[in-house]
Amino acid sequence: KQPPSWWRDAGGVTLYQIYPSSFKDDNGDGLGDLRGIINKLDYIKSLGVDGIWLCPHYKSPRVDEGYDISDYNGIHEPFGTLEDCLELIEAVHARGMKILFDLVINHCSDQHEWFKESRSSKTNPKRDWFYWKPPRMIDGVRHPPNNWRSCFGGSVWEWDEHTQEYYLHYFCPEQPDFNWENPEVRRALFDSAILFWLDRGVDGFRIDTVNMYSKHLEFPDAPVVAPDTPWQPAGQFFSNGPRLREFLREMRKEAFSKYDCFTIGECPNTPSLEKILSYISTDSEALDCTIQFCVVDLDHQGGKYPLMRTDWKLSEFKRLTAFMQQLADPEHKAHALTYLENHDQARCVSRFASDAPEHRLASSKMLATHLLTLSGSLIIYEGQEIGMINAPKDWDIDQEYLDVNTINTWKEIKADAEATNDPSLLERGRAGIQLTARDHSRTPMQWDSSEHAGFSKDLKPGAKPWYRVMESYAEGLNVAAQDGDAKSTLNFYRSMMRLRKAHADVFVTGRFKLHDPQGEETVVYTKAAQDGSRTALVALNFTANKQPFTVPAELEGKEGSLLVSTLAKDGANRELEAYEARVYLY
Ligand code: TEU
Repeated sequence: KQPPSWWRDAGGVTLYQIYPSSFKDDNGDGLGDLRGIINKLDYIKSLGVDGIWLCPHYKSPRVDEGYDISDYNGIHEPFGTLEDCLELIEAVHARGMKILFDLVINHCSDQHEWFKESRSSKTNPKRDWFYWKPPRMIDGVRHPPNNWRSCFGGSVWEWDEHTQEYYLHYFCPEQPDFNWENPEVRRALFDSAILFWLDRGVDGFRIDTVNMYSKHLEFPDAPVVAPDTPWQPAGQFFSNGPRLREFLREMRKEAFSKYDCFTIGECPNTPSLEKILSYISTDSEALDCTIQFCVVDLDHQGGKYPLMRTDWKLSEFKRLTAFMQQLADPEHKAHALTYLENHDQARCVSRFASDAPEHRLASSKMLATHLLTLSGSLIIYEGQEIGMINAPKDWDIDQEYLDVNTINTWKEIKADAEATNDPSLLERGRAGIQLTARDHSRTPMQWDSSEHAGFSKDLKPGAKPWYRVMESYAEGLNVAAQDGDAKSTLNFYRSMMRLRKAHADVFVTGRFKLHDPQGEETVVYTKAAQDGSRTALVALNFTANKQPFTVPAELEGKEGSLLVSTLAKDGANRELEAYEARVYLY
């Protein structure tokens, strides 16, 4: 028996994810801020969501946009003050919503005092708070301890001249990994990064790269898959180390369990159901649910150039969706969480449907119907609710793309294309970045049709929005234009949220069953209430052509009513229009 909880008792909650730099700039410096968020809370409430997940707003040099924290108890100055942050928590609660912070404690910034101390000398008491290793000498030449490629390119080991050793970083060199083996480190992190905020009213955490805490301490070389570079993809070694479960259980016991707190752990490189359940089944006493990558990884390959696009199949999309939805089935004693977009993912309309002007609206509503009829908890990323799309193809990658991962990958692709005299590599690289780079979801939120999409008003002299604003704001992709339009994507999200709550027995907690696993054109599934009393049938057309769909045999002959139709009025018609979505209730 689980203790009462704000998120579990409802069978799942829907969170709105905010990327603070790009949400709303209140003070006119071109960067979003906490005041901007506070001023938009009524808007967020109007979506019908249960709470928000705020991406990192902590003190940080922002080499990786705040995932490099230099003080867990401080606020990034341009965003506001600690008082503003406490006001935000209170203002969210005053509206009956909850707030989750981002918890980034696999690594910190190289500017964190702890790391500065650690790197100051080999005998500093905090030396062992990070991973320091002597070089591997080959023929008298210094090499890093192994061949692992960091997530953002180059070696995971950075040489430190001062103490003549390497330190470990799975991401940027400015993001050193903590040594979780050291109990002092764990205690310090629980106190400063978790309990400090729970004591101040935060309702839970989205936990960054939570399955990377426990390292494979022998640091073995990864198999060589990219022979032309010294650094090999090593995702399988980064994740799910031997002591992970022990660390997660300790973190729950020592920190999370003191409060009614929702924990969502981001788990890259974890495809097995058994592994996932070992972290999130209620018996595991570790996390509440995970962020998985299987669906959003479909259209780009891993390996040397992680942004390179690859063909994907709708049948795979369906198989993986079904795989994730089973986590909501009561026998697994776990919790499912689904998203189609976040700050690391490009816009779902552009990736999984069509952002062509004539198909955008239908596509965004079709994907909304899909997401909002799935069981468990959901995340809606800022801008998704108005159907924001990827940056146009004529944006110059060198000028407009700012993400460190894009910049590093693009540099590598350009260098390799030149070295191998292969211009097609350049073309494929560009196409990949245009489809899947993290930049696409990081441009300013499109509020209205005024200059800068209303993101920054009254800009200070010399200031401009920190990212180029997408031109699509002038094409109806903005909040103000959609607010007053009953047929807009925005109002569709709102009405789907109402339906989701009104029929929670089928949509939030119903049993998902996929009905056309093989087809590459449509997605057809049912959601059956656990008591068997009602079933919803969801039919989605993922193509630009009309497509027939079949009512599953178990529902044939039964009386179903049309609950949602994004295009056709005639529920009896067994043909879906381009990118149409329909939901029937039986
Ligand atoms: O991401 C972890 C992660 O492994 C990926 O989503 C990663 O960003 C992607 O593979 C790069 O192509 C988390 C955060 O969500 C991300 O923004 C941070 O950059 C990263 O951790 C480091 O903290």
